[in-house]
Amino acid sequence: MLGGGLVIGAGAVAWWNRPRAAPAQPAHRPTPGQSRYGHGVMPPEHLGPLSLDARTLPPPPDPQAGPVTRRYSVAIVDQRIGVSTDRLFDAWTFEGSVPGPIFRANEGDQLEITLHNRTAHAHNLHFHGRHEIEADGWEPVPPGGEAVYRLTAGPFGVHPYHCDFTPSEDHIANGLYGLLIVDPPTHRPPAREVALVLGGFDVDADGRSDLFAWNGVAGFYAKYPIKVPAGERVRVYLANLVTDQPLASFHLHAEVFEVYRNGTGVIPDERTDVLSLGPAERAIVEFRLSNRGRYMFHPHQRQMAEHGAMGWFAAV
Ligand SMILES: [Cu+2]
Repeated sequence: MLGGGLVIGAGAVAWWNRPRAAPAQPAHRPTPGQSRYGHGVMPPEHLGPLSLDARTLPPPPDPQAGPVTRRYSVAIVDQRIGVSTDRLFDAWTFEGSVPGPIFRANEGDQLEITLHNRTAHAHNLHFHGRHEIEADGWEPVPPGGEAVYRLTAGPFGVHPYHCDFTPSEDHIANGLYGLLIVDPPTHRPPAREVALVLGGFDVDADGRSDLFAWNGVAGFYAKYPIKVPAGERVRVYLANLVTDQPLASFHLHAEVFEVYRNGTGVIPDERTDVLSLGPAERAIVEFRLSNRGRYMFHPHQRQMAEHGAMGWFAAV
């Protein structure tokens, strides 16, 4: 996050976090506590405003001209993670977190990623976008095994990666996903950059997602708004990794944004305030929040917004 989340008044419970069972009010005078988004899903208590910085803030673009080789070592590990105040989830993770690390390269760079499977299940690593078929990553990497994937990064855009071992929906839903950002030859203009990856968690093992989270923690950006400077360009790398819903969306309140579908172009495809994404779809969206204050964002699917995926940008 940019300089940390907004501080909420000491001891006070922000209105959007109050339980819905607030004292009854006449229907024609709704109080903020009765907001339909007052879902009450909050992040684990031990997380602070900076706890998700590694997932919220992408690494900066590398100005280096000419292709370079970027080498990474990535371990798949089982990890119990806190996904909300009161829910733990036994996740399958890249490097211990959901989503996994954000990779970033310039178009044409070589990526050499060594995957270590430190679990008792077979997994693998599959990237979206264009790459050599030998690096497609559908073959299983057995427990204790490793594999090296050599890809030429491209096309420029934002591409999810995930475990693709069958049934891949289950491996994704258990936490094995992340983002690859590929910058165009002429880099995009400077902006405050944010990554928002939407996922679902089946915390009661009934086969359906019960909690929804941007960057792996339900309610995090409701408690800790993403701070951005008022009037400056904000660029969000968005991806939908919810596997058991036909569609999810990103809706921003009080402002519209420009959409670059898949991030594969430099001319906006549309200007809107709601963008729908099917499973594994992604986009870059850009906007400026001219007036200081809080701008809500959430999927326009109510069960997602009310179960962890509502958040705020705070223009400061
Ligand atoms: Cu897997």
